Amino acid sequence: MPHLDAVVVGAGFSGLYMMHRLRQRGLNAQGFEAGKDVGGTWYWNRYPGARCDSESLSYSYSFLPELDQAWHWPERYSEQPEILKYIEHVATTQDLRRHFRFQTRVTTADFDETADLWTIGTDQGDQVTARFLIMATGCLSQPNWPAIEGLADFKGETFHTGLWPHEGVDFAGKQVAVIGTGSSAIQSIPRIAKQADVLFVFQRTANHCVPAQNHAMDPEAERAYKADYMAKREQARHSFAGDVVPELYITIMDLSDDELERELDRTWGQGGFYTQYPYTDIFTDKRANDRVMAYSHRHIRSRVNDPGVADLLCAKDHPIGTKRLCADTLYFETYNEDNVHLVDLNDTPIRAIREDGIATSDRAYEVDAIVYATGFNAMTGALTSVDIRGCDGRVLKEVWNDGPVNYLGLGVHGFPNLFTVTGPGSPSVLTNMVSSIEQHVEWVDRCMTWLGDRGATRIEADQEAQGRWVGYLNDSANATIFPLANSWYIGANIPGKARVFLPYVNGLKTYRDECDAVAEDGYAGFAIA
Ligand code: N01
Repeated sequence: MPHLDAVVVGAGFSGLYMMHRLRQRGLNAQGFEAGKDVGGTWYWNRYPGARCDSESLSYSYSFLPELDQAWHWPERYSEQPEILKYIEHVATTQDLRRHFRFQTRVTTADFDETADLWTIGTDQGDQVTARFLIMATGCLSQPNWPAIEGLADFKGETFHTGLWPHEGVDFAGKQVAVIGTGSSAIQSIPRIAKQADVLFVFQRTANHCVPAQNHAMDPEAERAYKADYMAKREQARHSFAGDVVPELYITIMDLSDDELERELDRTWGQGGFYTQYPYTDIFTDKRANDRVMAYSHRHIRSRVNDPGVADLLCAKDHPIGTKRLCADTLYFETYNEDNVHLVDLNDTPIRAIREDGIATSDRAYEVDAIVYATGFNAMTGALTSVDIRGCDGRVLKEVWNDGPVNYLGLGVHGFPNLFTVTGPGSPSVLTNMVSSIEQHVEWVDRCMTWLGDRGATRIEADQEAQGRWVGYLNDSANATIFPLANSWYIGANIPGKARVFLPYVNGLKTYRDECDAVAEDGYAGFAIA
């Protein structure tokens, strides 16, 4: 059984950077990745229109500044193939692929308390032991297939946006159904509608959605960003959102109606998350949020010809931004096309999938293809799908039954030498993911170095420190209006999942300071042996 210093699970942005750091320190680390190649999220999510709504100039590693100077992103928010090309380039130039075993899924991990070692098993029959197990498995990587009766009976083509075929899909001449109206649907629907003969969109909950305002990369913006690159990256590292964006400075409730209209015209003109960044009270005062929501609804109604359809597309059941905000390009205008039909599942719920299509309470929809844009078992799914067993036979999935208890979003009591990169309890999905990944990887690397320097073989979150951290996470979330929404942030999209707010809400800067303080205090809150 090969013995390793560390096993890294996943070869996306986080796994690749983790491997790079470990190998630079001369450690013997082995990576495992279920996909055929690197890329993680950007390897799997190849649906038409897939792109990131962090701006491309800042959605890349900061540890390769020369590459960022040379790299050209074609659009403000570049598409998936461009992001994947960047990750592949990094893997090639940093020679990272040879440390990963691809098409290999980690299935088991058992901690041996006498030796302080993990034994890790894969679906290909590998068995390795490692001092550290680093789960770089992503926050949105376990696709959610809805529990709809008859799903397997459908005789046409079935797709999930998070598992899109590499060869692409041609919907020309076809009748297509899309189930779901989250970010993946909102990006793919305009593209699918252009190809398909007929497109039925099955909507259970309308999502708040703002214009992306994507465009070809502005050469002047690119030049200015690159000229001031180091300062901008430093600013991002120590910002709330992990990005170079406006920090909170405007209080909505201080503005008159006219002032607010002008202000929102301005941020809607910037697009995407710029519609939320500047506002101090949008997530803490429902009245402020309601005013922004009313503006957003007016904007949507101005883009959709049929007032009834427009009304259905206006999200009303949750405050704006409390489910992940979607950024669109021509999403609402797509419903003005004759071949696109919105099916309101609140009015007519899906009863079953049939051999030839979808049956709702009032009619049957015959289709050639069904696209499930039904999201992911977010933040915990990829971790609990591995049979991880810690001290005294504890099983992570069971320990997390009532919610993912953890310390700093990095460690779990009872599971020594296990690190979760951007795990639950960390800012991750509420920030620029790459900034948060870099912070975690660097913290884990520093911690492992510190342990190695002292000859320590074991680090484990204290139960008490973990309890305090979980309390702090919940109190922080409850001071906002995020918990009002039935979102994947709170586990509401997965039947039976504990209702616990999963990400850390106080922003990357505060979180980084807290993690650094723990490290400087000799890893306070962790037991070291
Ligand atoms: O998934 P989602 P997603 N019957 O969970 C519906 C990131 N991302 O893949 O709201 C009918 O948001 C569900 O309805 P409801 C981003 O963080 C980023 O779109 O549960 N419908 C919902 O409409 C994002 O938030 C980018 O009532 C069912 C949809 O499926 C996250 O990934 C792009 C159903 C799922 O929406 C996930 O986004 C894409 C059922 N049984 C994704 N079950 C960018 O950076 C579920 N639904 C731009």
